[in-house]
Amino acid sequence: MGHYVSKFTSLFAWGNREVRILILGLDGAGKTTILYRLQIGDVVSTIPTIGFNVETVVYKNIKFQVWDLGGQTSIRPYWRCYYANTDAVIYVVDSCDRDRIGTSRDELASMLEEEELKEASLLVFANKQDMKGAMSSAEVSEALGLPRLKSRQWAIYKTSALKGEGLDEGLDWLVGSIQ
Ligand SMILES: Nc1nc2c(ncn2[C@@H]2O[C@H](COP(=O)(O)OP(=O)(O)OP(=O)(O)O)[C@@H](O)[C@H]2O)c(=O)[nH]1
Ligand SMILES: [Mg+2]
Repeated sequence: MGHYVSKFTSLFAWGNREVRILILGLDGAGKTTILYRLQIGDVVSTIPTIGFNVETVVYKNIKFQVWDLGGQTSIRPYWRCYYANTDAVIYVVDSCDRDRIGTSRDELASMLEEEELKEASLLVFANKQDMKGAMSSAEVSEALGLPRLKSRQWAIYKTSALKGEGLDEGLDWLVGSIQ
């Protein structure tokens, strides 16, 4: 019974509309690895993304159209071309990259200032938790300034795209936040 109720609820809420998600973050954070981990449930070997990848991911009866944009410095100015009609942003951080956490914070801050993303939920993945010396989610959260965000639904989850850990928990939060 519960199954039918939840199926009905998601159909009712979303009809055939796809939920539009952007995966953003600095180069090498693990965005493409996360996209394919979500889509095919496995680790793929990646090369730096020049441009974007887009895939449909079905999770709990909801269809997500997931855009994974390249994170290199020269490509970041193009992120804004994809902001319109975005329901949520998944912002990925390499939790071992202490040197660039400030750059990551600045990119996040300028993205969140954009009018087109005013209503978008923010899910942060503190990725690469399988590596020694990874920052905790509290450290990443503080370094990104998440606790000081105003009028924004946000959450942070520890993940390892390599091991497939933490991603479903994050998506569960996302589903709740956009419904
Ligand atoms: N140890 C570890 N490595 C990871 C994890 N996630 C991704 N990686 C590795 O990090 C490297 C970069 O991953 P990508 O997914 O290509 O990074 P990206 O964010 O898409 O980078 P750009 O496309 O350049 O923006 C690859 O070697 C991945 O295998 C993780 O959770 N743990
Ligand atoms: Mg990539």
